[in-house]
Amino acid sequence: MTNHPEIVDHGGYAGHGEDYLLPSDAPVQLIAPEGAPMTAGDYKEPYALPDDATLLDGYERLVIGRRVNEQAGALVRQGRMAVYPSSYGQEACQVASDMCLRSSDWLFPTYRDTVAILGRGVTPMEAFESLRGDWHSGFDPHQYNTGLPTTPLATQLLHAVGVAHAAKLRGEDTVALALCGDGATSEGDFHEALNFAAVFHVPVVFLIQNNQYAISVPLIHQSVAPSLAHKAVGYGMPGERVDGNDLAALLAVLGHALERARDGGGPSLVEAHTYRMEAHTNADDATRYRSAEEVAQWVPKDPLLRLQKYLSDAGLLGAADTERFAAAAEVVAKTIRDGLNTETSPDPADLFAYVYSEPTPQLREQAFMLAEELSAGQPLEGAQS
Ligand SMILES: Cc1ncc(C[n+]2csc(CCOP(=O)(O)OP(=O)(O)O)c2C)c(N)n1
Repeated sequence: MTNHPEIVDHGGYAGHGEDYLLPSDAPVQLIAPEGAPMTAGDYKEPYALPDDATLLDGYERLVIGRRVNEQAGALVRQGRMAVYPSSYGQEACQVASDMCLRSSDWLFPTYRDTVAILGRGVTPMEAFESLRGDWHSGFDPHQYNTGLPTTPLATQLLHAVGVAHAAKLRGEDTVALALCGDGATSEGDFHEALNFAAVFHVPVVFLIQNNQYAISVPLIHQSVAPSLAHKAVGYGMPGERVDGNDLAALLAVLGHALERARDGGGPSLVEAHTYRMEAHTNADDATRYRSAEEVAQWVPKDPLLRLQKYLSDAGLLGAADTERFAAAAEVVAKTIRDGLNTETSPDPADLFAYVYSEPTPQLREQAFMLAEELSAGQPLEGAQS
């Protein structure tokens, strides 16, 4: 029993019993890697295949997402962008996140979730500005109800809990969806976010995109839990696991978790099984810690090809659709290309301008030193000649 109005005694999780917190015995799959619809699996919820129009919409988003990854990779190689954490092969998790959220909900992405950020309506150049290194964030989170892509691992989970908690206190039906990687589950912030969310019954869903690696650290060196979804049980929230390369399954599982949160059912944790097909970023050499054979095993599980096969076999994807989606993707790619091929001349003083509303003495001193060096025409310390 509790006197705190926000703390709910679920009495065995709202009458479901403890098993309700456990994930399904296997990751939820509604479309097999070869593109065939699956017969009903023995999952903890009756997950259903989304309707045709939803899947076609999802497919178009996957085509655009893939093109964004390809274009960004090319621009990084051309030196037009400082860094790009590719989500090639993982796009379905981000596309499903966008499709399951309302515009009034909040998304809290990581550095690898550019595709999801674009899907929230952020313009390509706003999304790519910070990756190019010429502006601090690129977009206003409040304009798109989308947090900035966070590089400090797992911090965004706490931001999501805070926003969702505030919405609950205001009596709004807003929910928050927070994305993170498998590596981020080892952070203290992950624990704090899930614990607070469960105790205060906050309308938030945590989606772990388990792409098997935290840079060079494989999952087996990260956690020996039965699955990352099982971690939910310890916090007292339901966990679920899903094939992260099956857009249909992601839509069903995430949709269910978000609607439960919206209906006052509290937080939950979803683990999506996927794979990081490319290096961690362009600064990483993935061949140093994983074999080509391992990567090759994931090629046939590609989320885009899987849905393409399903839709084609069902007679839902015609040549005109394919052409239209490719053209839409090309428009986005061209916008990114044109934007990043335009020279900018960022003011070096901006480095210090937006850190604190009142700059600290140290920042003031550093800004002064930089200004002096620049006005004397000296190369910056550490700059290559
Ligand atoms: C708090 C913190 N510690 C360490 C790092 C360095 N770091 C950047 S990415 C990364 C791996 C993260 O892996 P994961 O959470 O699985 O996400 P992925 O990159 O695979 O999407 C690490 C350790 C960081 N950014 N923040």
